[in-house]
Formats: sequence, structure tokens, C-alpha cells
Amino acid sequence: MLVSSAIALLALCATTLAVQSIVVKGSDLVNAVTGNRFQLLGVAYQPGGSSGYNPGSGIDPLSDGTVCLRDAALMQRLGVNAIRVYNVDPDLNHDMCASIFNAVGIYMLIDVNSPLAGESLDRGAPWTTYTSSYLNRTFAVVEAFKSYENTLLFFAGNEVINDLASGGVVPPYMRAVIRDLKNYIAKHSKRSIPVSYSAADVRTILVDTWNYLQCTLTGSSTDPSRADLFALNSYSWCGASSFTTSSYDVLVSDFSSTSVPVFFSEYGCNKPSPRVFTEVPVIYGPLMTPVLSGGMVYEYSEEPDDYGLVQINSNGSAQLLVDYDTLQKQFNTLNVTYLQGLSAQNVSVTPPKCTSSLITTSGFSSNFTIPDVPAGAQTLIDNGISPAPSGKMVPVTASKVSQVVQQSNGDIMQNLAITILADDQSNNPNGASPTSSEASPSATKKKNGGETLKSSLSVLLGVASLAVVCTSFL
Ligand SMILES: *[C@@H]1O[C@H](CO)[C@@H](O)[C@H](O)[C@H]1NC(C)=O
Ligand SMILES: *[C@@H]1O[C@H](CO)[C@@H](O)[C@H](O)[C@H]1NC(C)=O
Ligand SMILES: *[C@@H]1O[C@H](CO)[C@@H](O)[C@H](O)[C@H]1NC(C)=O
Ligand SMILES: *[C@@H]1O[C@H](CO)[C@@H](O)[C@H](O)[C@H]1NC(C)=O
Ligand SMILES: CC(=O)N[C@H]1CO[C@H](CO)[C@@H](O)[C@@H]1O
Repeated sequence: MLVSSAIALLALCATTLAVQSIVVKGSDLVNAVTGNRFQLLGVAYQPGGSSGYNPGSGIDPLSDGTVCLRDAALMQRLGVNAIRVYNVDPDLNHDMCASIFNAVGIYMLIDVNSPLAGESLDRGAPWTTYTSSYLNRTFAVVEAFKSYENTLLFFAGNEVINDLASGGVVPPYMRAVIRDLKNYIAKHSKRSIPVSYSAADVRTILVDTWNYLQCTLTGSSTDPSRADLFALNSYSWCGASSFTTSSYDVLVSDFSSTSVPVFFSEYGCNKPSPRVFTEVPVIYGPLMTPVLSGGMVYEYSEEPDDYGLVQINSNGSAQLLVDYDTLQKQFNTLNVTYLQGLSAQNVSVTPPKCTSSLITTSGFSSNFTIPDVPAGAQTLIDNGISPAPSGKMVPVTASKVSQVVQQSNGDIMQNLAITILADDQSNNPNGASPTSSEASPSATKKKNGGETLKSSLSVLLGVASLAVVCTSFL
């Protein structure tokens, strides 16, 4: 009797990692379990916008499990596999949100900066802000997120270089911040979490920015001040455009020799509106995937600048916008089996040497003397910050969304819930109908051999790192 109830309990309580670890190999993002390339199908997630970030308030986008459950359910249904979160407060508890996104197979791309003074580099005078206390803030974000298996990467900076003037002074400081973050992660994180830069798509300085950050000073690809990935916020595809009209062809050509993975850290021009998202099949099609690793749609929630997929009300209710439906339809045209099964091709690419001839625009920095670690910061890197925030995966026991969520046509969605993935899968689009009043989450169907995959994963990553996710039977 005891044995059979234990077995019954085990059957209800699935041990899962939900996501497989993603690593950088050459210019490919690679799924460490399958060995195939990984394509990001993401959305930016910053309800309240950057002005909504207020450390005194006790909330940030990943601090409230009830809110994350609602949004994870809608994102799972949409078919995304990653979120980008710009402004987090490292001293808040993110365990439930991180665990919910992990359980539904969604990775997290986390910016270490915030718009507040002292929490980012000043693009006009970076030397005034590159301080030990600034670095302490960035390391605190690493500490807060390093233990979540679904943390895919950290962004060291977002559009800090956005014109020729900032291109003249910021680059050495950007490499310094990348170096410090990578050294900190190497010393204090069990898993090697990559560090990316997110660039403004300012074409006159884009290639110089990429070259400055991807080149090697030491002759080795492990040079700590090299960015592990290069991302750009690109809005050049507007409306029913094309590969050439959007100048995506120029991007593919510019980055065709990249030594690091390149992806869109934002995309989704909103003029004309509503959006048609015809760039989606192109970004994930044969013209772009040889060079790019997918991208992140800007953005999940409707804010004053009108890029939202979902309207979130102050009482917690939400309504899908037509852009959500359109994006979902575009995602559902993708052959995910093909897309996430592309074999890794460029795993050992030699980065260019850092020399002034790599920089082509007069006025853009070609000074490859990287600033020294500021006074006091080496101790932080060597010993770790104190106090250090910490995060851990927790069981996700609730799956049903409690808030009222309406379809774009006003119908209330029934039975909206997350589907906890039980076999180490990431989320994918799979054809949920946007017009159905049934909320059918788009969890990936079990793959053949899922069990084998899971047991090899357990061996690979160790039982200790497994998150125990129980369905709500208590
Ligand atoms: C470093 O960060 C931690 C965690 O946010 C914070 O508690 C501490 O006060 C910071 N120290 C300094 C010197 O800024
Ligand atoms: C929540 O707010 C929305 C928008 O203001 C409103 O339409 C809706 O009736 C409110 N729901 C509840 C339960 O108060
Ligand atoms: C999707 O891609 C897989 C793998 O390349 C292929 O076997 C399958 O036929 C494709 N499905 C469709 C509907 O094209
Ligand atoms: C290059 O940058 C370093 C700091 O990163 C600075 O000390 C040095 O003066 C700069 N050299 C030139 C020629 O501007
Ligand atoms: C970045 C890079 O070198 N990409 C290449 C990877 O391999 C494919 C196929 O050989 C090329 O088309 C890409 O240009």
C-alpha cells in the first residue's frame, strides 16, 4: 500500500529540467544536448516599460509569480522560447517567475544594467561611471540569476554605442565591462553563462561596433574582453517589406564571417500598424539562418510607444491585441522540427585580431587599450560580492491562470493555464488557433526518444541541478 502510493505520487510528480542548456560554439548557438543549432524565438518582456523600473517599489518584471504565470501561459501559447528582461532588481526574489518560465520551456536573456544613475555606463563619459559600485550592481544581477538553468545569457550593455560620438569613447569601456562580467562568471558560476552586447542598428557604426567587440586581443577566442555574442535591435523591416527592401540582405552579408553568434535582440517595426510580421518567415528561413540565430520581438506588453502584443490592465486582467494573433500565425508557419534541427556548422571560427585596420569609420574608437579594473573591483571579482543575492528553482505547483484574459475579439479565454513540460523541452509554436476561445497552450509534443534524452540529461547535468516540478496534487 505504502509502495503503491509512493508510485502514484511519483507518477504525479515529474522531475524535469524543462530546458536544455544552450552554449556558444564559434558563431553558432548550440543545444548542448542535441548538438544542433538553437534559434531564439523570443519576446522582450518589460511590463511597465523602462520607466516602470523602480527598485524602491519591491517589484520588477520577474518578482510576481501570479503575473508571470499569466504571461508565461500566453507566451507558451504564442510559441516563444525566450524572453529578454531589461531592468531587474537583483535584491528581489525571482525564484517563482524563473521556475515558471523554466517549466514552460522559456529561456531568459537578462540585462545587467538599468536606466538609473550609477546602474549603467554613461555613453558620453563612460569613465565617470565605470566604477566599482557600478560593477557591484552588474555582479549582483549575475548572482541573482546564475543558478537558474534557463538563464541563457547576460547583456553587458544595450545601445550604449548609438552614434559616432559614443563610438569614439565607449568601446574600450564596453570591452572592460564584458571582461569583468566574464571573469566574475568564470569565478563564481558553476555554469559558463555567455555575455552578449545589444547594439543599436545604426548602420554607419554597426560593423565597427561588431568588429571592435568580437575581435581578440590575446589571439585566442577565450579572450575575456571579447563579447560571446553580438545582438542588434533592428527595425529596418517595416510592413510588407522584403529581404532586400528591408536591407536584411546587407546585414546577412555584413555578418557572414562572424566569429560569434549574431541575433536580433529586438525587432518588429510598428509602422504601419497593425503589424504583419512578414519578417518572421524570412528571419527563420534559408536566407537568414546561415548567419543569424533568430531574435526577440519588441515587445510583450503594450506601453505608450505602441509595440505591445498584450494589453495589461492595472487590476491584473489582460487582453490579447491583434498583433499577438498575427505574430502567432506567422510563428505557426515555421517548421520547428527543421529549424531547431539545423546542424551546427561554424563551431570553430577564428576571431579577427584587434587592430586599428579593423575599424573603418573615422572617429570610431580604434584604441584597443582596455581600461584597468577600477579601484576595489578586483576584490569583488576575486572574492565575490557581499551580500550576494541568490536564486534557486522552486516547485511550480499552480498552473491555472487566475486573472481574466480576453481574446482580441473580447471573448474571455477559458481554462487558460501553463502546460508544464515534462520531458526537457523548450517551448515552440505548434499551431494553436488564435481565434479559438479555448486556450490551448502550445507546448511541444513529446519527441520520440524523450525518455532517452531525459536520462542522458540527468547524467550530464547531475541530479542536483534538476528542478522538481510537481503538478498540483497536494
Ligand atoms: C553590492 O550589491 C549587493 C547586492 O545588491 C548590495 O547589497 C551591496 O550593498 C552592494 N555593495 C556596494 C558596495 O554597492
Ligand atoms: C479590470 O480593468 C479593465 C480595464 O480597465 C476593465 O475593463 C475590467 O472590467 C476590470 N476587471 C475587473 C475584474 O475589475
Ligand atoms: C519539417 O522539417 C522536417 C525536418 O526537416 C521534415 O522532415 C518535415 O517533412 C517538415 N514538415 C513539413 C510540414 O514541411
Ligand atoms: C586608449 O584608451 C586608454 C584607456 O582605455 C587610455 O588610457 C589611452 O590614453 C587611450 N589612448 C589614446 C591614444 O587615446
Ligand atoms: C558566420 C559564418 O561563418 N557563417 C557561415 C556558416 O556556414 C555556412 C555554410 O557553410 C555559411 O553559409 C555561413 O556564412
